[in-house]
Amino acid sequence: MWERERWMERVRSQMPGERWAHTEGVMSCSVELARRFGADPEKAEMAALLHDYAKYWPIERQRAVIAEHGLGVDLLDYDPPLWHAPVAAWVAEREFGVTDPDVLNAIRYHTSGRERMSVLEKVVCLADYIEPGRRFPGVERIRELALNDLERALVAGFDSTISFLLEKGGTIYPLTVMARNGLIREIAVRGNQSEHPNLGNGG
Ligand code: DGI
Ligand code: FE
Ligand code: FE
Repeated sequence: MWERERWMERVRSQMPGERWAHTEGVMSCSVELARRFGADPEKAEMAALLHDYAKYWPIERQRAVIAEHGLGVDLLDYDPPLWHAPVAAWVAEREFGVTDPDVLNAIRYHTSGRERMSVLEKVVCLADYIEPGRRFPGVERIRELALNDLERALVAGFDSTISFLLEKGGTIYPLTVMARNGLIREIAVRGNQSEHPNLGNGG
């Protein structure tokens, strides 16, 4: 079902060269992070390939897909740069025939994040921040954290987005705040478990 080379051509035709280079960067970075943190590398690569599929669709077309198919209409009250993610998940399912819910969710939540993200969702979201072509203040620190701490690296990623949005006086989509809070709680629980190994899962 996954015709890698043909799918790559289809995705490439949807976007300018620099966005395709970004997509390839997210693919290789997602595979690497999946191996490091225990997600399925093939699913990570597939989600990464499709994650920005709808990025260059006219904004009204993105809005129409979200409205017509009920893909979280609350999104339409927030910034249009959030919209391409659920639209890409919809295309992945309808036009590419992707059925794996974890792959679809990794695409759907790659921009906003959400509470209780799966490892695959975290991997793709983080790869989107740190693929080799990305340059923004703080990216080096996120890359360093990504060497051994998936959750802390992703918190740093969301922090940079939230700071950027605060700086420009914009709105923040609630799921992004909930994603960050959720990761901080996960990190705290992890810390408590290692301080009390008898209560942990033995790991
Ligand atoms: O599509 P990419 O450029 O590769 O990256 P992305 O899908 O993470 O899009 C990020 C853009 O979305 C970034 O410029 C910030 C913008 N954005 C606007 N409002 C929000 C938001 N991002 C998040 N996470 N939450 C928001 O509320
Ligand atoms: Fe994106
Ligand atoms: Fe992206």
